Amino acid sequence: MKLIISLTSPFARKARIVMAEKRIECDIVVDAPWGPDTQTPRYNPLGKVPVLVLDDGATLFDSRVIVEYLDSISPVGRVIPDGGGRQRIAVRRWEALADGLVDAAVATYLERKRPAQQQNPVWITRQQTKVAAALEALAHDLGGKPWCSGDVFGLADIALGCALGYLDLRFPDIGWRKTYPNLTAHAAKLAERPSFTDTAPPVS
Ligand code: GSF
Repeated sequence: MKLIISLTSPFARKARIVMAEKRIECDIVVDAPWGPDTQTPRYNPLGKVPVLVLDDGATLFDSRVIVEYLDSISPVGRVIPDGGGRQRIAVRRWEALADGLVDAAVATYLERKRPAQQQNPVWITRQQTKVAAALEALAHDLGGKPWCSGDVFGLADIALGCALGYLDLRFPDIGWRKTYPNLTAHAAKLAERPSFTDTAPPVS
């Protein structure tokens, strides 16, 4: 099994953290999906990382599908509650919100990389509003709880940690730590886990 990633992708980081927490062995292949020599479209027609390539050649994407598959192949360190019901859906909602924050942040980052006269300020403001509203909702939903969903560490915490890590990487000016002490404490707690430290994006 091999996982195609970029070192800065928060979605790829989510899959890598799930693998580490579940002690799943996997080859890691680093690709640059935006580069001219990218291999990613051979495995994912959408040209996005992460992609999980199984031993029989089957390919899995996107990160939500990958983490669900990883959780299904080993009972070790379950990150999504077993069985059906509200707890499972609550975790997937956390993931959707955290991933949605990242989608809006990535859209802002890419728009700002365009030449200044081609940038659309209305579009940027729309995306920034989503990031701010998502942060507010995540902080509200976490409240004073020790973990995001249920009483154990899981995918909700992983997705939140990856989203906050991406803001630190690309938008250090947002200053979410000043506004949300509970997210700050949660990020610090997550940062103690080897799965998080081993996958931290490189500082450029
Ligand atoms: C998002 C993957 C994605 O945007 C998932 O896997 O959960 N919903 C998908 N990957 C980006 C890199 S990053 O921003 O994480 C990517 O590969 N972009 C290349 C492109 O051509 O869009």
